[in-house]
Amino acid sequence: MKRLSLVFLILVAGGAAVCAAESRPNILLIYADDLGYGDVGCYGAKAVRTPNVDRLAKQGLRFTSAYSSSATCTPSRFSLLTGGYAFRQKGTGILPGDAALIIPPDCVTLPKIMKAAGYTTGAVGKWHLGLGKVNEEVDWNSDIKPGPREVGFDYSFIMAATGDRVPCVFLENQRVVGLDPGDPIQVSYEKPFPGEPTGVSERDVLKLNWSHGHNQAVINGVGRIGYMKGGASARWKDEDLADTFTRKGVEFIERNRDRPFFLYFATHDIHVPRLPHARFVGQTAMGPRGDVIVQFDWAAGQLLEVLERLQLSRDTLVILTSDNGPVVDDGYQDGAVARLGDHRPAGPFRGGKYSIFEGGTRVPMIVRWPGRVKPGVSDALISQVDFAASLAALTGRELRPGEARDSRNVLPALLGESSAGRQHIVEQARGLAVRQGDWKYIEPSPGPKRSKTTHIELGNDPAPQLYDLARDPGERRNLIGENPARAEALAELLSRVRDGGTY
Ligand code: NG6
Ligand code: CA
Repeated sequence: MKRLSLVFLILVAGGAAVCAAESRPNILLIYADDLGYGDVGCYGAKAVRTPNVDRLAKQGLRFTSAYSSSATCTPSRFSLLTGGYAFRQKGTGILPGDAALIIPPDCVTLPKIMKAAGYTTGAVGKWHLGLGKVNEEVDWNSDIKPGPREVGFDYSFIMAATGDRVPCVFLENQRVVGLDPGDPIQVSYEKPFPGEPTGVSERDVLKLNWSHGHNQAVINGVGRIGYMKGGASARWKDEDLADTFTRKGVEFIERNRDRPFFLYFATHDIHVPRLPHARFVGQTAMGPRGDVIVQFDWAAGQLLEVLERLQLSRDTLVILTSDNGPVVDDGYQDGAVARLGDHRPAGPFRGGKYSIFEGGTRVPMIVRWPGRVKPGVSDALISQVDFAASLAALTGRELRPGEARDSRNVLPALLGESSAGRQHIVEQARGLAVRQGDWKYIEPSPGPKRSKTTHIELGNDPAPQLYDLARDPGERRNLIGENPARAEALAELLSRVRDGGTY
């Protein structure tokens, strides 16, 4: 009898453990920077090999209509982490490296949702959401807060902004790593520090010359945005960024192997400056832009490998996606334009980073959860703003009204159980667009049609635009003349979403 009940107990306990693992898988979010829809093999790239990303796609679900919420980094990340469209909050455009934290500390966020569900949360890599209090200058030599911890990350190892913005140092939790107190860091986005080299004074000897902007501080032989002085022992080497972030990501997984974890792994690749580690140099015929795609693929592969080594693959939901579309010349003379060849970074789509055309926000997205998500391809409409509500649903956390307000629970679509995602999504660049079904309406927007520096077609037009993405994914035929009623209905929908009531 005793024995029987023991067996019974073991069975029940075992069953509970299985249930827990099923509803609380680890979550690994691999978030690339500026990786375009056409930049990886499984989305059609031929000029660069991405075996790890491709394998992930083969084992998982590959989305064809997944979107970042914006065509640049800061607003996309803001949306992903808060579940709210960035256009609702002023000051969520591309931030300087000394900006204050733009996510209010009392805001419910994706990592906070995960924490409430019992997860240990970590952010490794690019931050670019500001640090410190509004109207207070950041002191880079003491504890820096609020930051990732106040947003909901138990652990963080980050760069403050972007690879091309100062300060070029890592922060682990609240502190700059490797700082010598005798050589304090000073940062200014206003004026140069007298006597410090700049991208103008040193232009002849730079390791990587700039094409536009990027001519202020010189760090590691590369011109940056913003001025910086001091902190010599803490400065990163661009060639080691991928290795360092990958090691920190792997260590986070190793440390948390025995409990549910959520890791937001946001790479610097494939953003500028593109300075791959020596072992990736020359891996493609496309020059540094191709080589850093290989480096990104390697980093993704390392994280997948640690899951495999620790036998966590089946208990881990992996999402791989990008913060915005691709750009070829983003301000450095790295040969990307000349060596592009036939490669189409945005795949079949028009425009790229910064653009309201599909190239700005239609991004690669792969979801893998072995044993749970059936491998395949999904056309479901999904925005990264939906991760908050969907992962809340996965882990059983109920959202209260007003929390993650633009986020929709598209979990069935994410897991491949349904082909229906969102009803509609808003895309953001300089102006806004809305996609509903296959139709896309772009509101009139002032501003240049094509960027003079990146040469990207931005899609701005003083006249409204309407496209049928099913027949015309490249957004070539503006159908507004033939379909004024449809355009009007979409314009109305967009203003309902923008006005922010229930929609
Ligand atoms: C632009 C930078 C570009 C990049 C971008 C932000 C110049 C001339 N261009 O202002 O290089 O840093 O900001 O990219 O400075 S993002 O992916 O982080 O949004
Ligand atoms: Ca980006």
